[in-house]
Amino acid sequence: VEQVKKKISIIGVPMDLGQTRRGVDMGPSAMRYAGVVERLEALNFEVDDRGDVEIGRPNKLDVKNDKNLKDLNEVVKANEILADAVSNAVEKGNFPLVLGGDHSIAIGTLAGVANKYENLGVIWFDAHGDLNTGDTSPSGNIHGMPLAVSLGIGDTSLTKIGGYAPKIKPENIVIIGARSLDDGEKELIKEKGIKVFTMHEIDRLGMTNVMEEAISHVSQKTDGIHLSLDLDALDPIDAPGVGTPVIGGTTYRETHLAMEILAERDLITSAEFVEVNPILDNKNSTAEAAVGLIGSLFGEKLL
Ligand code: 4U7
Ligand code: MN
Ligand code: MN
Ligand code: MN
Repeated sequence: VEQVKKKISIIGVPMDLGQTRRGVDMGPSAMRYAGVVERLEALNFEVDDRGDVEIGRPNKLDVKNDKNLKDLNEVVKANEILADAVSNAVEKGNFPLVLGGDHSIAIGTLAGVANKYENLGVIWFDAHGDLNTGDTSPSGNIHGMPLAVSLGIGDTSLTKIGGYAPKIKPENIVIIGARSLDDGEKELIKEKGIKVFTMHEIDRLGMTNVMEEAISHVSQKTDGIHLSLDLDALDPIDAPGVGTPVIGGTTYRETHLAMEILAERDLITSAEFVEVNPILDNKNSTAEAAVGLIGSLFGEKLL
């Protein structure tokens, strides 16, 4: 019997206003150039590339408002559009694959997915916690806030995107690869009991055990699991083209192993790959790494 393959809707989000280094808006192009569509088609998926979400241009870049939320209006607008696009894909029964863009777009992706699930799980690969609010953020960059926003914490203009809040519950989240957490984020992690596998746990347990523990944690009560992969989870040696690199990350192979384990378990119902910045990259190697990881997530095997 031939297995029915999922249809994948690709949605590009050339967002660079959630942080201050230009160039991450070219991430979706770079991943398309690295062959994401062909890679998935080679795995026999039907791929519907929906093109890119339109991003507005602010009058002045990097103006901090009194809320410490840079370019808030444009970030809100783009995420509302993204939430609709993702929600349409889910309604059609397609697997939404979102290509960023900076990580502020996770706000819209989760808004579009979470209304279809009672209990959405989230696996968040990142060097960072992305658990800041305007009150705790050292930068005012919204790409450092999407996980807090999705928990319903932060400015209501962000938390109410998609028309409801919160999108997710703290007990249904795991963060993997963390090595740069701000004080406010550490407090929130403790207060909410969020499960974090820092680089320390990855070193100690190995990626296989981390993934087993992460999956068992996040699949307890959930009816769907979103994967949000910030390329800065990887070591800058393997993924130099990111806006906020942090030394000491996961290797290319470890990250593949994580994707391969997720593919074997077949639990992921939506995914996004973010923070690819071709301007800071070395010959598109970060986009190529991202597309390789996408291949593994969708079941590509080495032999
Ligand atoms: B990313 C930072 F202070 N925490 O809030 C902040 F270190 O989506 C970085 O994970 C945020 O790349 C990084 O500005 C956001 C900083
Ligand atoms: Mn990050
Ligand atoms: Mn991030
Ligand atoms: Mn980053």
